[in-house]
Amino acid sequence: MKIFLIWIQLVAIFLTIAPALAASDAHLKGKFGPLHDWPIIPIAMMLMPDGRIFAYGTDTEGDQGAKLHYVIWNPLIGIGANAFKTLPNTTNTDIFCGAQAFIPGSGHALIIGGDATVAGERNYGNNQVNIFNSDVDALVRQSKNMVYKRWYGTAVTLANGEHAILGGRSNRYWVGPSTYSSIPEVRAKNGNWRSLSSARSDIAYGEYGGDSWFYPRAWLNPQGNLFILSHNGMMHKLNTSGTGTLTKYATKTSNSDFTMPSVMFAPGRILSLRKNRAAVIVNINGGGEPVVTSAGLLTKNRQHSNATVLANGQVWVNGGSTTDNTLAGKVLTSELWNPVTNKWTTTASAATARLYHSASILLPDGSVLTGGGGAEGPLTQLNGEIYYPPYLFKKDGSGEFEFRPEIIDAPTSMIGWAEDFSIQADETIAKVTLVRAGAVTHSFNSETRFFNLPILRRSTIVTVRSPATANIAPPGVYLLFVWNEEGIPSIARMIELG
Ligand SMILES: [Cu+2]
Repeated sequence: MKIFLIWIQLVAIFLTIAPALAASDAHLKGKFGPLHDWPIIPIAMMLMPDGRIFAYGTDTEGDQGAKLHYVIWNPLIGIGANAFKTLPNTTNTDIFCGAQAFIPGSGHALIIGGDATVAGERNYGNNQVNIFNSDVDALVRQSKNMVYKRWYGTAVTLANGEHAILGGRSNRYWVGPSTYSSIPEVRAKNGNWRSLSSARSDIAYGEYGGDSWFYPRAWLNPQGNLFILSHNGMMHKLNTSGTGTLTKYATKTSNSDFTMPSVMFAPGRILSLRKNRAAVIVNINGGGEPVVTSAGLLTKNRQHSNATVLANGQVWVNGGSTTDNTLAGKVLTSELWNPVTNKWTTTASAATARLYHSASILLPDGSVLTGGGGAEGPLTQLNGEIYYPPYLFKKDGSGEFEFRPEIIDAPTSMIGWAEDFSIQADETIAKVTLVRAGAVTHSFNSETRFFNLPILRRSTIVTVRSPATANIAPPGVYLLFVWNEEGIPSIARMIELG
């Protein structure tokens, strides 16, 4: 009788717990944290070497313009107002819709161009250069301007630590032939500018190519040239030496537009969202013509979505709308692409729409900050939501966070390329991954790239080899994650390649 009563009690306890256990699919779909306020719309986000986010884009009312303020968010403090610092922009440059990249060595943010107001009218370009120094939280105007004004340009960190900048507009739409900045430039480490005057193109980064001036999708390729994937599917190679040489590839992929993200998810391999829900992989490893293969279909056409390479090399796409920058077709669900299976999975739903001027960025704890949207658009999104991917959760359906391995020892000084280094953790390390710190705006993270660093044998101390060359892994700061045998990542250590 006593045993029977205990059995009844156990059944009762199980019935109470079971619905709770089954209630969460966070280990399969991930989960969004609470919607939280931001002091500005974070149109542009960059992960600084100390793990904080530098963001800019609007004033504190959410109106267009970054001449007044920029914001620093410290994820370690949380999502309350005390985690944000709103600082005055004293440079007299409106960095709204500028180009951004990291400066190798310091990890500081290079912000190039942005907006200008001429005779009371916005949306002209400027040619000014600013550097955000995260050691002292200061945005500092540089003395050497670009030759060309650029609004919506792209900056690419080169293997030698210089930066190439391409695209953007000089003037408002209707001003005439000088509207587009179709000659790229290279910024030397000393701040001097060199025009790539032989590589002028209205197709690769100008008026045509599907508005290819609009944040050109460009990456350093494994051969050390820039690979440029135009919104309309055309492809070019830009050799940045001397006055520049631009070569058009015969290969073309399907049409897209400037609202769709593309991201380098593995060395020399880019996942690109195209029109009609399609995704493709563009492989630029061969050195010859790029090779395009299908990456299947998403559930929705996601204009103004963001694609983020997660700590495990999967690509997570969130936000967007099937109806451009309007709420009618807003997509709250997110989707996760697995490069091993080449399959998409529908993941968690956000609380609110992320449309034009929204952004997403991987954080050192393996979660993703999503935020912004608006200026202009139907919502003024002075807010963000953090997405926690499936790998952070216990697999029992409890929806609880899993205990994480911890890195005890990793390099604190700069590492070279093809260099062996050791990592120690508090439990057996089953996998090591490396993700370049991100810089994202307008559905394009121009800095991020992912590496799997093979280990010979599982142990608490493993030796891995850094990426082979600076073309494959440009100099700068990377997030180093170790994974335990249950597939749970550590919080990343920031390491520097150089
Ligand atoms: Cu913009």
